Formats: sequence, structure tokens, C-alpha cells
Amino acid sequence: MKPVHRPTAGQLRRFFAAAISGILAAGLLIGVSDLLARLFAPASSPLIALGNTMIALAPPAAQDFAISVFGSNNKLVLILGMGIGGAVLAAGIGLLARRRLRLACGVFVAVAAVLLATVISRPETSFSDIVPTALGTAVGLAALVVLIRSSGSSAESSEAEASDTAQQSHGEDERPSRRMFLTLTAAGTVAAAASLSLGRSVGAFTRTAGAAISELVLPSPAVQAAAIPGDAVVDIDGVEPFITPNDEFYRIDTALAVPELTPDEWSLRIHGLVEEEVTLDMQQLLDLPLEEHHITLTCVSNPVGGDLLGTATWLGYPVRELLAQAGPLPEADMVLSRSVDGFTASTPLEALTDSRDSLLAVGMNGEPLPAEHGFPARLVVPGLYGFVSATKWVMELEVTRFDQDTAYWTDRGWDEKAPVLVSSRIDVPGSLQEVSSGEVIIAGSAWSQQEGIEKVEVRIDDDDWQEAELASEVSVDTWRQWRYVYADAGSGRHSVTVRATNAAGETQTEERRDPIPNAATGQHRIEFRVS
Ligand SMILES: Nc1nc2c(c(=O)[nH]1)N[C@H]1C(S)=C(S)[C@@H](COP(=O)(O)O)O[C@H]1N2
Ligand SMILES: [Mo]
Repeated sequence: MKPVHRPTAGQLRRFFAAAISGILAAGLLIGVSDLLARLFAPASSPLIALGNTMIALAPPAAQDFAISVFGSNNKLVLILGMGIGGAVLAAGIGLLARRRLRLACGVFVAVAAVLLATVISRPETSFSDIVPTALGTAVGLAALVVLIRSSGSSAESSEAEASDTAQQSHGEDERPSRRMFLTLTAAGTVAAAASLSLGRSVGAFTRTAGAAISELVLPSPAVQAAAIPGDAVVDIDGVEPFITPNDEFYRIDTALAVPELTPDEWSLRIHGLVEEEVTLDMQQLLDLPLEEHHITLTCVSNPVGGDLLGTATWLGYPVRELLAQAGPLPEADMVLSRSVDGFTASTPLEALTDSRDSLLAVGMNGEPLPAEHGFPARLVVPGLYGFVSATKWVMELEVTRFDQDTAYWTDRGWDEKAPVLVSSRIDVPGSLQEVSSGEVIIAGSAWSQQEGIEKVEVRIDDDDWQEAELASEVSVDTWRQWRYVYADAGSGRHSVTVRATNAAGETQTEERRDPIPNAATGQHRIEFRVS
């Protein structure tokens, strides 16, 4: 048998002290630079820049997975992953520092340099945004040296300790340095944690966009949307409200931190294959005759039965009018819209010039756009999925051609043109819900923006399809609620399946398909129990 070398308590202690030193140094780097960034320029936070860069570089499959599995929470997973990865790397640097302090400092600075590079490579930052990370790096580096020295785990002190051990005076000599290390560790932990959490709350106070949102006064619409009529809702508990409240509206984007854009900083530039370039600032936009329209927005990643869609009353100016001012050239067939954070969407030119209500929106349900939904301006295009049309924080419309330019998601394997497919969902009863026998109410919504819903059918178990009652249609661009009364539901387990048919006569297929490249297909089916 091989002899087992158990590490001594001292070795273990030095090992952990070194790893902790590395993690603390990194924590201080991140904490201090994040705090400074939030005070001066949120986008310059290395944490946010790195997260955004990782999102941009992530393999498309990982991104698709995160969106389909975690929906609007997909970024939490990334943050956890970054935290764990960062801690492991930092612990490694700490361990290296025990033996080779200088080399470890070099690696620390190299990692910080990568962070700096990601900060300045972001489209929303400029060169001066390196300051917070540079200062944070200085603090972290100093902490690394001080902690390693005081932990008695650097090469010099280990040698000293080795000779001490020989003289049996080990314990006494080491005590002050251990106490010093513990004190420094505690102080460092408090400083790193405090700067990180302070950064968060400072951010909330100094958020320029936050103040700007509450200050922005929307003009009253020149074209007002009619109120949602009572007969457009089935009024059944558990069916999603017709108009989705802003704070419940699904959120999908590639931005780790919401871009902070004030109306003063905002402008829209229309250029490319146009007769005349057009630039518009916020005051000019607000002075135009704005229109209000109810439009259902849907995400291509929405799984069958999923909730990545919502309906809002959008206030904005028709994109068609803006494009008419610029005068697209005959060879143009696409508009590449670009966000302040670099996200792009490619929209067929026709969808922005035909008679549909494509909007450059500034308002959502009577309020300025929430920061997460594109403040101060975004696009909303009825009939197309969000990824090819609904650019938030939009600042540029480049009139171009599909054979010349590509967009963020099309570069990652998704479709170039993605019209919304006819679809429907069961909201009530809930999946596996237990309901009492007799009359069972089944209800939900169906949508086919630009076409409108003509028929919704349900099938109980494997019986024939039955037509559901439709609530009245608000517009072809909104979802339509439906309900079906299952009269004599026998006790036991049942299933119900739904399918919708749009006004063009297209019926939702039962064939199941993944969202990529242009939306999931299949029919929503749930099971429930009658008691
Ligand atoms: N700037 C920017 N705009 C964007 C995106 C994005 O990642 N960045 N995502 C698009 C996608 S995929 C969808 S489905 C809609 C979602 O809009 P919402 O978050 O307001 O619901 O925004 C679109 N606009
Ligand atoms: Mo989406």
C-alpha cells in the first residue's frame, strides 16, 4: 500500500488562507469597480460588461436553452455561473501567490486587463469607462499582496516558518500574523460585500434613466386606442388579463444590466439605402402626432403553452411615416434596427412601410416605457416575433438588404423573417388541477397577429374537436380570449387540447417542433382531474 500523505493542519490552513486571499482580492476588485461604476457610469461596471460579453459570445444553443428553460429569469443563471467561475479562478491565483507572489500579481493584472478590454469593447462604453475597473484592480492587487504576506503563506514566510518548526517555536511566532490575517480577512470581506451592495443601492438612487422616466411627460395621443370592451374578456379567474400590466410583462433581451439611456442622450438616425438621412431627437418625436394601439408582442422562444407574450397599449409614431421621410431606395428590402447596447434586429422593409401599425414607441399602458422594456424608445411591429422587430433602446434604423446585412439572432441560426404563427394556450384549468364535477370551464387565449383569430377548438380526451366560444376581437394584432364549457365532466382524469385557426384559414398544427429557427409548433394540451 502506498503511504497516504495527509496534509497537516498548518498546511491546510495555509492552503485555505491563500485561496481566501485570492477570492477576497477579486471580490474587492469587482466590488470597488462596480461601486465606482454605478456612481459614475453604470455601463462601465466590469461585472456587467463581462456578463454582456459572455451573453454575446455564448454558443447559441446555450442562449436558446437559457431562454427556453428560465424564460425571463435566464440571467440569474449566468450571474451564478460567473460567480462560481470567478471564485475558482481567484482561489487559483491566491494559491499561486503562496509560492510565486509576483507571478500571481501578474496573472491578477492580466485577468483585470481582460475585464478592461471587455469594458471598452462594449458598444455602450467609451475609453474613459476604464477608470472604475483600473481603480478596482489597484485595490484588489494591494489586498492580494497584503493578505498573502500576512497569512504567512507566501514563500518567504513559509521558509521562515520551516526553520521555526525546527526550533519548536512555531506556535508562538505565528500567532500575531494569524490574528493579523484574520483581521484583514474580516475587513476585506466587509469592504467587498459593502461595496457590492452599496453599489446596488447607490445605483438605484443615481440611476439617471430612473429619474428621467418619472420626469418624462407623454403627450396625449393624436390617435387614441379604444378602451378594451367588456365582451373582449371572458372574465374567468386564472385567464391572463387582456392588457398585461407593465411589471408583469415578459422580458427577453441580451442586456445583463438595463441600458441607462436618458431622453437627452437619445436620438434616432435613419440612414443607409435612403434618399435622405433623417435624425430625430426626443423632443421632435414627442411633438409628432403619436398614435396608440393595442398590440400583442410574442417571443419566438415561447414554448407551446408558454407565457413569453403579452399585450400592451403602445404609444408611438408610425415607423412608416419616418421611413417615408427618409425615402428608402428601390433596392432596399430590410431595416436593420440597432440598440444602444449593440443588439440588432433585421425587419423586412415591407413590415415597416405597409399599412400595419408598426410603432416607434415611447409609451406602454399609459406610462413611459419601463427601463427594461426599452426606455426611452423601442420598436413594436405587429405580426413579427420580437427578435426580428421589437428592438428596445433603439437608436438607429439602417435601411439595407437581407443579402448585405445580418442581425444578432440571425447570426445565431434563427430565421431572417419570422412572422408570428397562429397559436393558442389553455389558462384554465391549470395543468393537473383538480376541479369539481359538473360544469368545467376551460378558457385561454389565441393569437395570430396581423391575421386575427377566427376559430378556437378544444378536444376533451380523444373525442371530436368542439368549437369554443370566442370573446370579441379587439384587433387582428391582439390575442383573443376564448372559453368552452365542458358540460358533464365525469370524474377521473381528463386531458384537453386546444387549436386555433386564423382568418387566413391556417389551423395550428399538431406537429411538435422546437422554437429554433422560427417558433415552436404543436398544440397545447393539459391534464386535469375531476373529483
Ligand atoms: N435591445 C434589445 N432589444 C430587444 C431584444 C434584445 O435582446 N435587445 N430582444 C428582443 C426579443 S427576442 C423580444 S421577444 C422582445 C421582448 O420585448 P420585452 O422584453 O419588452 O417583452 O424584445 C426584443 N428587443
Ligand atoms: Mo424573443
